[in-house]
Amino acid sequence: MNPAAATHAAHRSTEHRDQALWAAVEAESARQEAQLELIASENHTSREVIAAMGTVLTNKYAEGYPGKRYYGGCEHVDVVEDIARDRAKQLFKAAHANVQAHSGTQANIAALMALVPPRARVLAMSLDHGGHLSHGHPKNFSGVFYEFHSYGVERGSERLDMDKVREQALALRPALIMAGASAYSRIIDFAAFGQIAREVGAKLLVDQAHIAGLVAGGEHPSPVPHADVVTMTTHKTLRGPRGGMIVCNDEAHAKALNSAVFPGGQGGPFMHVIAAKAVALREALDPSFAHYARAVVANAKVLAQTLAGRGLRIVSGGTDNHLMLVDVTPMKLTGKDAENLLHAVDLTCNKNLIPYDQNPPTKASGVRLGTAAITTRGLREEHMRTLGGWIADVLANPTDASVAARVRGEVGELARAFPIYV
Ligand code: DSN
Repeated sequence: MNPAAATHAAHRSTEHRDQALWAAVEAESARQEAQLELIASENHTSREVIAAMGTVLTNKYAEGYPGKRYYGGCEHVDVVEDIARDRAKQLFKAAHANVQAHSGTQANIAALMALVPPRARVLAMSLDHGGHLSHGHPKNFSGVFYEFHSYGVERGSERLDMDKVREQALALRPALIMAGASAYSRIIDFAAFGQIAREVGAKLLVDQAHIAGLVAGGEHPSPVPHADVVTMTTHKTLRGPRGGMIVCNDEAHAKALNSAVFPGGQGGPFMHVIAAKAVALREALDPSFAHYARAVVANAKVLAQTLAGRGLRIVSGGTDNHLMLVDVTPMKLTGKDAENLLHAVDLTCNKNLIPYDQNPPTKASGVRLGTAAITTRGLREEHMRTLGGWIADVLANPTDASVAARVRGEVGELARAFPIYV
């Protein structure tokens, strides 16, 4: 039986015993098929990635690393983890890889533990300007256990100004600089970050979670030659299972990272997820993935241009990657309103702060839109013009039920024409 068929058979037999649970899984599957996914941090994995996660590997305890485990019977999962590590090293051109981190935040916990002592001074991108919770939010482990300071984008350009970041680093003398974002649509100059870190005697940690697939596909410069450590998630543009991963070039960092992941922050690795990471990494090494990454970026550019042409303001004036921040205040809406209006027509996205936002995060003035998932299901630039038109129609006519009904019908037709898994 092939892996996908085996997984399907497993689902069927389980369905009979736990109907409410499997009904919810089926409903989620139907939702994903019917709606167009614009959440910039989501994607649709291949069936083979899903099949790998539904295997008996979930039964195995494998604390430690290949060849040095604390449990017997690890000979086969050792092979799985070695395949995943080798592919990660090849894909990101790095000497070392750790594929055990359960999530991006846990990868960042490990990287911080490996690179600097508790309470060390760290300079990272402000969450309000597109950073991430694990880059110093006061309630996150990072903000609790380290002394975080933040840099942000400039008021006018809404972009990072590397001269300003350098000035801040020179004044602050942090032990660690973090680069990487969850809502920044421009190329990040990792070479400049590397120079600044060296100048001030800091380590450089890059969290490439959002752009990992673009780096893999050659659409964003790689941070690996410039950073001490690079963390990422595997489920965003990289299109793998939900999880984290770390790469680096320095042998001493690699040793410290391995011990910071296990036993530092985690116990047993999720071997079924590591198998799925290996599948996704093979897919990303295939030349077709570079075409995918190119299409993601091209789609984002056209979507941003279309929305701007219809009176919405794109933060920083456009995008170089897979996402854009759309300021919806020209339509007299909050981000929360826009998220709800779009959800009602089966376009899923999230409200998001824009730089120097006047609204609180629970309302926000913008929405974040991404093209990774809709590109996976086959949408191309001509569809982005249509999609941008629908978004603008809905946001410009928030109380017109006939506009919403028309757009919802058209979204459904397009989604049916580009199925994800059938
Ligand atoms: N929550 C993720 C995002 O949506 O960008 C970041 O981890």
